[in-house]
Amino acid sequence: MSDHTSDKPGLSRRGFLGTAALTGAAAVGATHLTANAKDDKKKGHQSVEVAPGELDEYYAFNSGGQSGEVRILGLPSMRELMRIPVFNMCSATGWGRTNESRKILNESLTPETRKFLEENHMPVLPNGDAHHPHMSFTDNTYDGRYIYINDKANTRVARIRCDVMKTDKIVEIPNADGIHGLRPQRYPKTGYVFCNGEHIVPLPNDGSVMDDPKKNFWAIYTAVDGETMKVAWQVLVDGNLDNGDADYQGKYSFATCYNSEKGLNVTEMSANEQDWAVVFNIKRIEEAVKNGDYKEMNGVPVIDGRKGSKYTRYIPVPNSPHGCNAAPDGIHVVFNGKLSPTVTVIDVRKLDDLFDGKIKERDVVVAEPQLGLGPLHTAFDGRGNAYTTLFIDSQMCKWNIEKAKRAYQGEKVDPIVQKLDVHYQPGHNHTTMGETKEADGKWLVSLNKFSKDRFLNVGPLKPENDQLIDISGDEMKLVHDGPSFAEPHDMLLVHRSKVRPKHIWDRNDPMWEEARQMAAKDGVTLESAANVIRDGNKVRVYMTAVAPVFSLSNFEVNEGDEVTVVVTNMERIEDLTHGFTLGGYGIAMEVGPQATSSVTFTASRPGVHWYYCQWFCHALHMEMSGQMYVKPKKA
Ligand code: RUQ
Ligand code: CUA
Repeated sequence: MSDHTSDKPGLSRRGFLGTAALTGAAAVGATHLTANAKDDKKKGHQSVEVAPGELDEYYAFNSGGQSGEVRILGLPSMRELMRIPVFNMCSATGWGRTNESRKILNESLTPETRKFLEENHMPVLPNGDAHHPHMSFTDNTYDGRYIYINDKANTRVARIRCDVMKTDKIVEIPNADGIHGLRPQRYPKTGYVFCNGEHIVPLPNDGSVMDDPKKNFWAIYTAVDGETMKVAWQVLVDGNLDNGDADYQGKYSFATCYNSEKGLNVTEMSANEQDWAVVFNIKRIEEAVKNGDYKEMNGVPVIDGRKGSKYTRYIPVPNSPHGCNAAPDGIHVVFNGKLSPTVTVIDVRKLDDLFDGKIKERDVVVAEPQLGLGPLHTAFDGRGNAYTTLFIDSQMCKWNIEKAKRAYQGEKVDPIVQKLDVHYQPGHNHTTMGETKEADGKWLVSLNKFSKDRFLNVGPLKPENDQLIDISGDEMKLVHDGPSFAEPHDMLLVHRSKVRPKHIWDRNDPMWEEARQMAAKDGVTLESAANVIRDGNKVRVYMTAVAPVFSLSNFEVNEGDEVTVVVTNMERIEDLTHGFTLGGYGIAMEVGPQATSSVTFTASRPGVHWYYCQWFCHALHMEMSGQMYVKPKKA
């Protein structure tokens, strides 16, 4: 999976289709700047223009919020390149319907959730609320292996394989309620994926206790092993956990914690003037797991990290902090005030002393600049500057970390460099490579929650507005408005040199291992299959897809049979995806070049049902079809 060997086939799809229009294809792979871009460079600005056929310099991975997916964009063009279904169901790819996707969606659910799905006749959980996509790290920079993302709605964490850009693992986190903040360990590598359980709930949350939240409700902090996707350990915490981050040393991780009041409504939750930034001592926690200083709950070691424990420290920070961002200098971590106009900056080099009791919690704070109203998230340019979104002011605030530290020492210096209006109400922001030691300070995206009047009116539900800002010069410069559908919370901006996806699937890919084993038992070779195997009232139908034909132009089953259709795409040509749509049966699946996809259903509708390829593949694509005959039960 981490092998990045290119398997780019020699033929382009255009060549295969036999058209002479090669002009566009000739430019693919070119990386030179356009004439315009060169002119712009001379003026000290970067070009936002990526000419037709040219490739972007950065991959952007946007979370899909309550749409449950992840989207790939190119930056700086902001062109949307692909969508990766994760927690959602997808009509185009069959995610949530195919056997392969259902296995991934369901294999790590808790027994309670399984029971719930069964009782509600749901094959999979149909939704997710995906906020925070983050790539795996090696030595404090992106390594191109995986992207991890949280599901706040159904308390899950998913992993996307970056070699094929498909989700390969989803795990439901026990004991917690609503995974919100998520960050992978940066150093030495990922490692752990740290996941914040947001909502305080009784433990166990099975109805045996439901009152007195101050005494009985807790939030849970989880470390998932990023390789096995199993929960390594959990920590019991006071108050709701919001966002999180990890350090650059592999020693500590952090989470903002609002609702220190342990309230259950807005008034109660925002009553205190101060809440916390919680610091987790990874080494001490690992020792606790080794020494048995934990309680096992639902098969997971849960360590007591409540206030006063030796595993955590609770740094008081102003009212209901939200974003939590470690700077690429490896030293500073910024906690964003939200209800306070300030951000709080700590120095991680002081944390050893804090845990050893040599200094007090607030002694690790080195700056607390007042930036404006509603600071939510902060990004960095690698040149000592930070960029904080001001939700209420609808602005991006650029400020200097060193100056903020000097001001905190009492010096008369203004840390604010520039404020730029954004449109409107920014939540997250992200800079190119900004959460790695390779932060390059070129681009900043402001993910604005409202677009209001910025685009043609599309009815009461409006898009969000992701704005691209050039930060390569001394001044921030707004260069592009990017409308987007519900609701990119966060984004990851990765230089393209870090990401090397395959061009076609590898036949040995583990994705369809179950279909492979099933075929082997049936004595069928997937790569040349045209078989209908009957096994009692189970029928397994194997076929290949090579433009413009399925190897089976029809098959027959009996009403009530459990039918599994397995389709293997034998094309070796890039971008030659086939599909299998079966009319009246709610089935459509993507079958990529050299991939196998399968789906199981009950043939409960007698009659003739056409199946067809729904991904345009050939001049005779319309004719790429066949029929399933379902013989009715005798009355
Ligand atoms: S959160 S808008 Cu879910 Cu990342 Cu701050
Ligand atoms: Cu195969 Cu369309």
